[in-house]
Amino acid sequence: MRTLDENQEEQEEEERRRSERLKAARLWRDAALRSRKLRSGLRQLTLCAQNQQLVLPEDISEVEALNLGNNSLQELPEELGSSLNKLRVLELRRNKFTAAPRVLCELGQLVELDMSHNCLRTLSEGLGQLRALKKLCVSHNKIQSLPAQIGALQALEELDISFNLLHGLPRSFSSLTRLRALDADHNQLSQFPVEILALGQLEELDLSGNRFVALPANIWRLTSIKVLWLSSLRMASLPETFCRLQNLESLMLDGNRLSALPPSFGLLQRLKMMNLSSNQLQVFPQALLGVCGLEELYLSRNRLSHVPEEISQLGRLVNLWLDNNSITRLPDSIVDLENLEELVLQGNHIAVLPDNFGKLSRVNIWKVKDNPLIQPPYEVCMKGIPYIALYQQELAQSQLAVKPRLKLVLMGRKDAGKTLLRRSLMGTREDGGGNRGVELVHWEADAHRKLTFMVFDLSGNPNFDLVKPFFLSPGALYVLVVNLKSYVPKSFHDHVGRFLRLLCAKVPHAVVFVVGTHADLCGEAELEEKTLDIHRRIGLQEEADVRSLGRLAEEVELALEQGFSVRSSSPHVLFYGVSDRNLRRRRAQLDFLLKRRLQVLSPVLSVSCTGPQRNIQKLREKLLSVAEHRDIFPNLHRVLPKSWQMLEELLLQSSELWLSWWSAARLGLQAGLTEERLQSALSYLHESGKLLYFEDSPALKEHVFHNLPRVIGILNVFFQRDRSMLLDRLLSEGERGGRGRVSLVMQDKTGENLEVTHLQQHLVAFLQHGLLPSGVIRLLLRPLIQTQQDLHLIMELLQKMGVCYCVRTPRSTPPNGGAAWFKFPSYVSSEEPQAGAPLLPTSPLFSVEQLHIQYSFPFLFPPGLLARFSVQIDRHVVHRSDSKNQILAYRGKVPVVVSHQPPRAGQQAETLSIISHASLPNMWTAWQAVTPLVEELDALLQEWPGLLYSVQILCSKCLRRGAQSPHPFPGELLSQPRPDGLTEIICPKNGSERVDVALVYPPTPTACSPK
Ligand SMILES: Nc1nc2c(ncn2[C@@H]2O[C@H](COP(=O)(O)OP(=O)(O)O)[C@@H](O)[C@H]2O)c(=O)[nH]1
Ligand SMILES: [Mg+2]
Repeated sequence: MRTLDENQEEQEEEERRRSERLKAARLWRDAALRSRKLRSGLRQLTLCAQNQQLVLPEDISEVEALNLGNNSLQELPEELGSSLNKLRVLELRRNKFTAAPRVLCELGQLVELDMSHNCLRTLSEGLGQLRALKKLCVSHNKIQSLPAQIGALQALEELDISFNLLHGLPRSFSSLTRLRALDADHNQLSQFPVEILALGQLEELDLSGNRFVALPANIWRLTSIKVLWLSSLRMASLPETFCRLQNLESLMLDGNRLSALPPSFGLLQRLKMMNLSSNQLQVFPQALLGVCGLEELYLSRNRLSHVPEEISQLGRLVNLWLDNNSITRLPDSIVDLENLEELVLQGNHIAVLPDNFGKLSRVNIWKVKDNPLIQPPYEVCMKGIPYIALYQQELAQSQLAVKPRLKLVLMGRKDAGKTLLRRSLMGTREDGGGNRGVELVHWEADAHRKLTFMVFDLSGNPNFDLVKPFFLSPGALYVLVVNLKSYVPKSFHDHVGRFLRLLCAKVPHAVVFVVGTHADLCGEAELEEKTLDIHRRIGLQEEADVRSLGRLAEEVELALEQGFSVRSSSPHVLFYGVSDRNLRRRRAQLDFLLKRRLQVLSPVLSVSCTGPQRNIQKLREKLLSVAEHRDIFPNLHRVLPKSWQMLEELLLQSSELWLSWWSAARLGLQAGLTEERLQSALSYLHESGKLLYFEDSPALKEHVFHNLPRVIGILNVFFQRDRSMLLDRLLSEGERGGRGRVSLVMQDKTGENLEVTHLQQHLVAFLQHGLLPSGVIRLLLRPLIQTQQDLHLIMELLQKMGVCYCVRTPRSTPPNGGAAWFKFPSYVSSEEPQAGAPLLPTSPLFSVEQLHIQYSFPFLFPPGLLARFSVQIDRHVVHRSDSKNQILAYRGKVPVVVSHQPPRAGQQAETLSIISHASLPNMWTAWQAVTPLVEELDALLQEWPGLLYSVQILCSKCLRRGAQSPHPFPGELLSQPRPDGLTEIICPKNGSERVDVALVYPPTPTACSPK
């Protein structure tokens, strides 16, 4: 599976935004019109109430537009009616009116009235006296019925009664003959209100989210209708007469139960936008193909398996959304839709894209993940249309090649038997075992079938936790190795469970084999018992995880149903204040996690690798058959240009540590690739994990790290964490190398001789604090690196990977990195911060408030996350002091703390916190300190598409009181603007304490995190 290059959860959102664009456009237009109107001469006044009391200025008789919105008003002063003779526009939105104020009746010249977002239960009869009213908005109230008097508003052109509790409309409604726009969506209408049919001027109508499930046959009477919203109504069909609405331009039918359109739908020749998402279409509606002017077509989340060739008749299409259907192939003619700008295909069963994709050069929104793509391979498709075009050109010029090398990854605890299993599978003899770190070997598994694996043998040593996730990539086949002799049911988590969770978090939907070794040391009964136990517990863990995810998804669903206004009414409510948008993102993420589970192949196979081997041949055959299984594992069937595959083979033969662009270009030529075609080949090889090539890094883009075994060898030197091995490397290399260790080290600008004891001290410092000077690194890495440039490039690479950072010395930066120091944060072992580190208040200081953002990880804390984060934040902080689970530093003059809370017995989830503090008036400084770190962490967490985590903002009042479990406000608020008018929030923990809004919401919303 798939990285999160694109955010799936964004998609639903984007689609919704898009379909709301019309509405937004209307709002903008209104706002613009209003301000123009106001500017063009209306005298306007905005008043703010104090303690819900309105104080009127002396002379307001000339005022023509009065804005009293956002004031918590419950009534209006009586004298208003007599003093506002010229009032035309009255804005009363977001107050607390329970009924329309009586004085309104006296404002007979009123043209526009906005009473949305109040607590109205009815509209008073007196309202009928507003004879001049052209525009009335009473949306978001609790109105159960409209008075008959509404029919008296003869001038009315726009009416918004959406988001109320209306069950029907009064008969008099049909006399509103001037009405052009009616929003009656999100009410309780149980039948299509026939009163509307009399409104011959109506151009825009929204009836979404009501309770009726069918349209009347005489719907055709709405002859002027241009924009029609009928979303979320559960309609199963449209009447044939619908096709007579020939002025229709935009039609929203998403969220219904349509399985077909009426046959004469093609009569709707003015239709430009059509939303049919979330319906039950199994067949592409043929009738749509006649609507030649269509520009936007949304068919997401239906059951389509086929798109007709005739789609090219819709030559004006700009947006085409077909995601989350069951489409197996696209028609070749789709590339003729040359006006397309958005093509969304994700979540289908597409394996091959039609040729000539380059013709779709205008497409700028392109989503294809969650398809079993083999041609072009997934890695190419993800990079966008230009890369697909290059691939297809390459394919046209060069022959086809199939069966590239496949990644096979062995994982499991130390001493599980991975290495011996690898050797047994490959039929190579044991050449001394031991702990060598990660190993990469190529295995020609079946020459006849042209099956070659790149086998990654991931060390079980916990020191490699930081490094291992780099090797867990989509498109690999995974083998989880378990030592059956030492396995006991109690140790399931340690032997099996945690590896599955790790894999699922990094590569959701990966294919895994579980193999038990040491079968020779177990009795038959024991074998059966243990393999069954593993099998059973895998099922149980999966069930439990799915259950908790399901529960979370339910909570989100409930919160969404509640609606934003209920959610923001009280901090006691779950997801307090979280926007619909953020909740939908959360739901999409949870849906993704629920859908993309690991594919664990059963049964657990038991093998023995020593003595008379058992089941090794069987395992070999199973691996091959799974690898070749097109449905489980499409990767082997992807089609590559022969030139790309040749380049891969040529690169493999070269033993250098890295290649310059020019050397790579020479090999490219041998493979038949001109220089300008090299880039796409390299980029494909990088994406599929065959080499490292960072086309977007200024420091590295001129170099190709094609020799993965050597790069891995270098990582092994750093992560073995074995003092005597390191010392051996230093000394033996020093002695073996002609120039000797001392002279080499003397090249350091200090000019000081470094004796063995010095080197030892360096190693001690390295093992404790993760610090090494580049001179010693150079010694350590010999003979893997040879030149100063090797060293320089490797250090750039390690920094790019986030394994270490270069320590900036405040006084001098050494020329060409000669005596630079590097810090490897995963080595920091001391539990105590160094002296002089910034301290957070532990006692309740009276003036300082703490800002505490906490990330919690209920299933799995990504291994190496703290160390990687520690590298990423270095450019944001100064004066840092690191200990094993904590980083204390400053952002400018403001202290920040990053703190990891390892698992504790009885505690629910492992957490990582970002903390700062400031006095309340200066709270923005603390936010400024924390925000970039939050954004760095969000970026890192994107590498874990299957990870479950949540973010909380801990209540600063609770923190100040030293509460054991401070109240958590939802972290989603970080990406939301502070609500208008909100100054304090009550902390639910003790019911009375008020938390200043500045302690919960940042001054400006942070960039939206992906989850
Ligand atoms: N008896 C027996 N010993 C095994 C088997 N597989 C591995 N070993 C031994 O178990 C130890 C650890 O194996 P190794 O492959 O190095 O484990 P790794 O840490 O997972 O790579 C070595 O001493 C192996 O010889 C097996 O199937 N049967
Ligand atoms: Mg091993």
